[in-house]
Amino acid sequence: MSQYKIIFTGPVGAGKTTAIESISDDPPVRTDASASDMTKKRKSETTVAMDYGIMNLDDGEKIHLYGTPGQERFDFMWDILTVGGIGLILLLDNTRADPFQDMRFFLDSFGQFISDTSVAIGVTQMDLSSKPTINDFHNQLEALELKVPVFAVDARVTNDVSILVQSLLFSLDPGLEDK
Ligand SMILES: Nc1nc2c(ncn2[C@@H]2O[C@H](COP(=O)(O)OP(=O)(O)OP(=O)(O)O)[C@@H](O)[C@H]2O)c(=O)[nH]1
Ligand SMILES: [Mg+2]
Repeated sequence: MSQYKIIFTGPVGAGKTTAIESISDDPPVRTDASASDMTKKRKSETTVAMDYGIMNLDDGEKIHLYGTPGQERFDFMWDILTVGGIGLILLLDNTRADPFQDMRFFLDSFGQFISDTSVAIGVTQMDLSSKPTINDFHNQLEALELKVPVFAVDARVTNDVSILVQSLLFSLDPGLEDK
């Protein structure tokens, strides 16, 4: 039986904890603490160490899911959590001030890991803010000379997150079956 590890990252509130909760087959482990310093009204908790969940694939393979904290003051966890990982899911919150800047920042912060493995991007909160569009993200990535899959994702919707994870797995190993 093969075991794989993928990592979810992205800015505060992008939906990393929610996404792992949506697709984990076992109850996920989360390390959220109340975030009194957070300006965002939508949520009162933030991840301080990591999220952990697991997906059991049809053929007995297991995908371990790790979520990073979004806050940069916990960025020491980012390198720790990528060890042994096979790919990165980058979630971006389309309601933030500059989603392209967030994208560049995280692609750069995880640059070494991405060049060793693979990345797929999910843009959340598109129901609240429809711009930039997925096409705009494609154009940005093209300008950066990067070929990365990008999907509109609602982190609360299992199927959305599942498609994103499958696109990452498929880009790594076309033999990995879906759930
Ligand atoms: N309207 C809307 N809400 C969403 C969507 N995706 C996620 N959310 C909500 O956005 C919030 C995301 O919160 P978390 O999952 O804690 O975000 P996080 O990325 O883990 O944040 P940190 O741990 O603080 O870095 C939750 O309240 C979700 O229900 C979406 O596509 N649309
Ligand atoms: Mg979180």
